[in-house]
Amino acid sequence: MSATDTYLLLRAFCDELARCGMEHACTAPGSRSTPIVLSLVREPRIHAWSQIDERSAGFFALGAAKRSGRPVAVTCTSGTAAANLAPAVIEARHARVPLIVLTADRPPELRDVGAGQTIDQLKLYGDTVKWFFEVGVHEATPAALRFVRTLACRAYWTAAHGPPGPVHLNFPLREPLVLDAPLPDDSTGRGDGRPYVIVDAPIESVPSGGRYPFGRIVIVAGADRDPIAGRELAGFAAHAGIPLLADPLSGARQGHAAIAHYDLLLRDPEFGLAHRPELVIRTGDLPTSKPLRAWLAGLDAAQIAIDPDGNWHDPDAVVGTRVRASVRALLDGLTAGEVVPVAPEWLASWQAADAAAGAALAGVLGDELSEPLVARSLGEWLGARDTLFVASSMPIRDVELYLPAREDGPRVLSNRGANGIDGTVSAAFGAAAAGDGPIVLLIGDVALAHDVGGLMAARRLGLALTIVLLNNDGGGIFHFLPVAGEADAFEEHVATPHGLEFAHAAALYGCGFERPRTLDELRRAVETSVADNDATTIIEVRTDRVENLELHRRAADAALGAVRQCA
Ligand SMILES: Cc1ncc(C[n+]2csc(CCOP(=O)(O)OP(=O)(O)O)c2C)c(N)n1
Ligand SMILES: [Mg+2]
Repeated sequence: MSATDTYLLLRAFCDELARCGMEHACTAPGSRSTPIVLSLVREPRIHAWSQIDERSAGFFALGAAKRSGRPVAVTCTSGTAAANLAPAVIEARHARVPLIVLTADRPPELRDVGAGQTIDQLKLYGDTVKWFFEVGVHEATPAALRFVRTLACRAYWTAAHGPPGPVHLNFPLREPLVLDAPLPDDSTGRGDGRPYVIVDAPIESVPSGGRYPFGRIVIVAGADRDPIAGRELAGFAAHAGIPLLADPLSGARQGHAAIAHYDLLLRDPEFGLAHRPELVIRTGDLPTSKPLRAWLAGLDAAQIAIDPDGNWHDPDAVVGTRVRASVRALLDGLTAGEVVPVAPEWLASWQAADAAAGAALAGVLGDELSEPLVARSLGEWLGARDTLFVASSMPIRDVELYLPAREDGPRVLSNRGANGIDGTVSAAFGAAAAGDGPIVLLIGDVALAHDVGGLMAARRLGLALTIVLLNNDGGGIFHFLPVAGEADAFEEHVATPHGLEFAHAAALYGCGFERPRTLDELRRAVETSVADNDATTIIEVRTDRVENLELHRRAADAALGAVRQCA
């Protein structure tokens, strides 16, 4: 087997990925992976982005796939390099993101004999991937070329559909690893640039002619991978008069039926009791909100979960019916004109409470810079062209709690598959690489410190990102938990203050840095950065963890008071 064989096969492999629709890939440096890296780089339809750290590479590819909805490949060399992709692979599995992992490996004769940088990479990610395949070593015969073309298509379509997720192909590669002669032509591809194998998305068989549901119904809309579905769902809920408790990740927090402050409303047991529905329709992933989850768990209403992949999101075991369909297909199947009007008081009562809670919150937040106010303001300032990428911990909770319902608001993305704070900067850069329109990342200081190396993409890849950093010098979220009372260990081992001066990180990685002191200054800094397509800026808002806890409590108390008053 020669380098020509290796490169002929890999060129066919990458050709098929591109024919299937791949537009982005991410590489990390190494020797053994050279043939894979060069083949991706030399495939003109695929933009190959380079990352130094494999953990960042994995998350970068994840972010690109999440935003574009298309499979993205990530490749790395053998050994611990491949292990560093594991967090992104896990997130991809749980968040249903199509990721194609291409690891380089030693050929069989160099395994388990003390050869350098060699570990057991077979099924390295276990059951986390949808499919693992050991590619083997082949001469580039016509039969082998057809085999790798099929393999690429199978990897692509397996990652793309039913449900989307990660796949792993392990490539044993023999030296020599670079070519010493031009590659001959290969005519094994199909005519017209078609993929060698097309696997259609499963056709949805949704009963048509269904009726609009009616009665005391609520819709709980969680994260959906389809950016259009949320808007359609909001339109349906508004038309049918059904309160829509919409996580911002659903894209459905819009329209006049959207109830933005469900988390606060449902903290009031009386409100929860008075607003018990007869039917709950749940779409997408289950939202994070604890009061919402607790309320759903305690209802005796019928609960229907709608999900195209039949995802089983029901930690409290209360769902009685599962419908395996996308929201859009279901809505298409409904017969318009068959609307049975619901008593208008049902929605009106939710709306009144929502408005009262919103006004009370606004009163408490005022215009002094704080974590909740930053989250809410971004939701008000950013438009439909913008994407708000939100880190785990308090940023995603604040966004769920405070983002206003709004037409033409930003698309909201987050790594909520496994709720990690890792790889967030890299994932946001990946999202920036794979679409048009600005990306704003809302992130805490610990999450930024965790993936500070991800900032390298600003300098090396020339990508633009607006990073709004909520710096409360530690994990502010832990103040909301009982562990905050364990004084002997809390600060050092749980909250983990670090005193990092992020301006230095900005300087190291060639990013701009701003520290606005007022809401107006923040708005100007965000608008300036968003308008600049060439630069990454860190906009730091300094806050205090204890004051943040108190502010959240005051805001929630005020909202609850207002809800009770309007009951
Ligand atoms: C990879 C990973 N490690 C640890 C955790 C546990 N964890 C959850 S939130 C958090 C602190 C995050 O702090 P920061 O990003 O500053 O946000 P804040 O809580 O201050 O809003 C940690 C360590 C996690 N979710 N993921
Ligand atoms: Mg913090």
